[in-house]
Amino acid sequence: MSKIVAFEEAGPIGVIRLDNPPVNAINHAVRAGLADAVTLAANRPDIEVLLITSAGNLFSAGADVTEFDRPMQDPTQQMVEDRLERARVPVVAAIHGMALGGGLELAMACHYRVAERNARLGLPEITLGIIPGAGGTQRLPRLIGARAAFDMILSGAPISARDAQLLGLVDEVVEGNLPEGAFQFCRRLIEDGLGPRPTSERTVQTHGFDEAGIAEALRAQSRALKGRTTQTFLLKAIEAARLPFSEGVAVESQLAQQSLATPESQALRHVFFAERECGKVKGITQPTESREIKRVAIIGAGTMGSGIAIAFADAAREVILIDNAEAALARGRGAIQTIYASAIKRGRVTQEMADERMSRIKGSLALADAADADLVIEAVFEDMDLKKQVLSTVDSILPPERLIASNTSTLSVTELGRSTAHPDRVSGLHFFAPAQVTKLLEIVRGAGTSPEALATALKVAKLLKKIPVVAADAFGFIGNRMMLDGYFREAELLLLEGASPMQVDMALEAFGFAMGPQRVSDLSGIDVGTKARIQLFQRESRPDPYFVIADHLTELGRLGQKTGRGFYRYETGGREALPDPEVTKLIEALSAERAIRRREISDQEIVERCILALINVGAMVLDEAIAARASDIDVVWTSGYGFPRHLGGPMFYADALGLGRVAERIRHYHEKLGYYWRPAPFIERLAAERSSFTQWDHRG
Ligand code: 3H9
Repeated sequence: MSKIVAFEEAGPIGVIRLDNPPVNAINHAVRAGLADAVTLAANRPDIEVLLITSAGNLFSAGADVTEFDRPMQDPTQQMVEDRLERARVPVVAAIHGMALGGGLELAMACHYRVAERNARLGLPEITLGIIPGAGGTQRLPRLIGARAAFDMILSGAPISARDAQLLGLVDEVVEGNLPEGAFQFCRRLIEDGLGPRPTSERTVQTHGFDEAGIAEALRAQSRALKGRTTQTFLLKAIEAARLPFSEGVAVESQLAQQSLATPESQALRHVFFAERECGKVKGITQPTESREIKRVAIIGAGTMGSGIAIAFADAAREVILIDNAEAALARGRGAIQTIYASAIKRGRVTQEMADERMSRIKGSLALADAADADLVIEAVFEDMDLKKQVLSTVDSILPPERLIASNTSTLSVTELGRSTAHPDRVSGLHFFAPAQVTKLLEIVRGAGTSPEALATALKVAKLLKKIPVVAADAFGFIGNRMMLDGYFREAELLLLEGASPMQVDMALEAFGFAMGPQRVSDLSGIDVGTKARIQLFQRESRPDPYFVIADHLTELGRLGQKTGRGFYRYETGGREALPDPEVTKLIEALSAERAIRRREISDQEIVERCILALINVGAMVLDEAIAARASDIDVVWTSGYGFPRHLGGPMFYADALGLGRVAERIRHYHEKLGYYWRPAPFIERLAAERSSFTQWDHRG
């Protein structure tokens, strides 16, 4: 008997216990252990019920994703499930924490399911670009109906134990202690003489799983599924649930294999692991070196400050929001109330929860009130002198072991740190608007930042349920550097060469970006970029044309949606981007000044140039050690900048194109367009070695 699957007898109840930390992933050893345990139980005539439980925080996170690129070794999960279903005694799954993917499929192959009240159950395979492949698409429709099963697998989102019970997926929700409740359930089965109840023998209820129902389900997920293909495999698999079970699982198996082989699945699995890797930093171990964060002071009650305050209040931390003007503080408070009101309206929180969270945020006009915080985050205006002044004052009042962070998006964290007497405790925490929502948190390590401060910053990310990526201190860090020197800059050049803002945006949205570059600029404020460039030019230079259009728009007061005019115009109060002939005239004049010949540009050229420019600067960012891994860059772009996740992020996408071809196209544009297209030597090197960013990441 393997250690990770134990079997013991508790009177007439045979208990099989999975113990494969950290998440009870079902790998070959677990499958083999389960098969052995079932054999053992079959040979014990005294056993009247089998109970499957797990150790640790959750029942199971599903099949071990690290095994997916290898052929599955026997026993397969289907074989194990088949044996469980055919057991002579009833089999019960006791679910705590989470039952996801293969974990839930295993539970569905049991005859009964009991779940702890807080448990969540789901089939999230679609988020990895695959369909459930261990009977999930066949058993779930038999338990809850084809339409509900399609909805649930299509969304990938787990549901609560209560909802699962209402749907018929769970037989009993245990309010108190799960092992006790599960044992009682088993004893009741024995008393009532209830035997095995194979899910595969049930018939499928197909009400609502018709053309209209399917279209409705797909429409509900259309945003998440933009550009995706997994849903077509899923649809076929659920349709096959109408067949006899053995035929249905055979169809599912084939479709699951096909989905696994798609580039989409490879990309999504890459992002899954990249997001877990990026929190690991060489030489930094947690949690020993980090500080406990109970109270946070945030300086600056603007959009960022208020959003950051909400993020901490949501994480049950005490927040003091400080601003030097009563009006600014009132605006911040108003913004926080509006955000919570909308969260209540959308059913994300209850009024009670919102009230409790809001009560954790206190306002203050005195910087001195930051003195008893464990962490102080400055989120004032993006201006070096102002930030230095705030940081040095904070430094003088805060005990030296407490931490200070700057929410700068472009300024030098090293220089900011030097404005204090303790640069070791200063790091950058670059939040992305809306700070209470966006998953990405860029953590900037200044030259003076101590390992302890960095460890604490990583812990802050975990606390806020954000994905941390550590960046070295250089202009724009990882994301904004690639955006400004690569992606957005090229988008502007395309405008000067003849494309319209609408054409550029639509081409990149069709590629998969959530929003095109000009619409993003209008939304976030064109002046934000202009101010960042003023700071940049104090440190570095960039040859013309470099954001000449955006900077002219700022000069004209066309700051984007907030002024009703930017790259586009907006009707009063509206958000729809409308083309503006004035902008066309401005762009034409700027092209003429530079003697740029305007021409028809294809969508394909727009996408190629914007994405290759992004990749090229990404390679420089890696070469300059601003990012530690190519996969960190992919995380930055997929979780913070709307790069399509199913393409894996810019560096993974470059690998998929082949670095030889990428290098060749960059050279081509360098010859045509000059300076900004000088090929990153790193790409040339990897291409010459026929290597890839992924291989480089995995070098020894
Ligand atoms: C499936 O089941 C296919 C079947 O239909 C077909 C079978 C034939 N495998 O996220 P965390 C690792 S597909 C391998 O930081 P949390 C993770 O890499 C699967 N490893 O913890 C990390 O490793 P490390 C469907 C896995 O508490 C560590 O566990 N299931 C797996 O923030 C901790 O993870 C899913 O898609 C896995 N399945 O979140 C669920 N899962 O320490 C995927 C995790 O080395 N998992 N690891 O960096 C999750 O969503 C989250 O991990 C979970 C916990 C919510 C469970």
